[in-house]
Amino acid sequence: RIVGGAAAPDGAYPFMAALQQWAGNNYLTICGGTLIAPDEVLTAAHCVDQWSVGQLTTDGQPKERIIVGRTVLSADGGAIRVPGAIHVDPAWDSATEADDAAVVRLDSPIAGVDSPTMPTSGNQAYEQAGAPARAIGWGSTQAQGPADVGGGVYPDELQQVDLPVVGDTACQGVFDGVRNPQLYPQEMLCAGGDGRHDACTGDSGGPLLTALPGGTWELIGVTSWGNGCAVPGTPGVFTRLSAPDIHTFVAATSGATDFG
Ligand code: 4AZ
Repeated sequence: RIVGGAAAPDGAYPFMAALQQWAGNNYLTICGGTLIAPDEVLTAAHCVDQWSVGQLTTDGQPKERIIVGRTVLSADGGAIRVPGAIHVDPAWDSATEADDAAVVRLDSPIAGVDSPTMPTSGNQAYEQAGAPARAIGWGSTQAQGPADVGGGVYPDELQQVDLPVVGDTACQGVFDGVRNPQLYPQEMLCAGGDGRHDACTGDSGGPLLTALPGGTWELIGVTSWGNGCAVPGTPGVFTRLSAPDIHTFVAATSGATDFG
């Protein structure tokens, strides 16, 4: 989940989606997502590449489901859907996490939700070093070192955290030798790195948002990966939605028209 954040006010992010998998006697939230059109959720490829449509567990539950518009996971509220189609970005590379984007079509639309706008192709207006951005999610709230995979502490309430954008050159320097660094300026966007605030395990697929004047949001990134959580000097890495190939994939598969 989010490290160093605060509980999100109820109703502040009506487009926020929880991606859940049946775990035998309850649903576990494995990732976040964003409702970008009434029946389309944008998430990370690595969240849903194993999903398929119409799968039931032996006890008759949908294997996967998506809740949109709920703040407290254990409370009622929001709309529950199952996947109707899954589109993983064909350029996604599971080794480098380049193009970590997927669009899940819901089995039926959700009306009346104000979705964030997305950048037009190549428009990095909100991606300059130091620009404000916000990540939200139900991922682990615990800082962890690069080697501490698994575990974590998972909150019931949606968390929000402000993570300033990190410039491409600086971020590339941080990750040199960790993962294919040439890819960052094109397909990845970095934010955070102060050692106290970060996205973490379980926040993947969720939005990186810029607040626009007038109280609306622009969706600039999808939470993708990192090297630990809240490690000083190590930003979180997000799929860059303004990247032309990613933009084209999202626009073509989702039919979303809200590009501002
Ligand atoms: C994850 O595995 C994850 N600190 C997401 C973001 C970060 C690390 C891990 C960034 O979902």
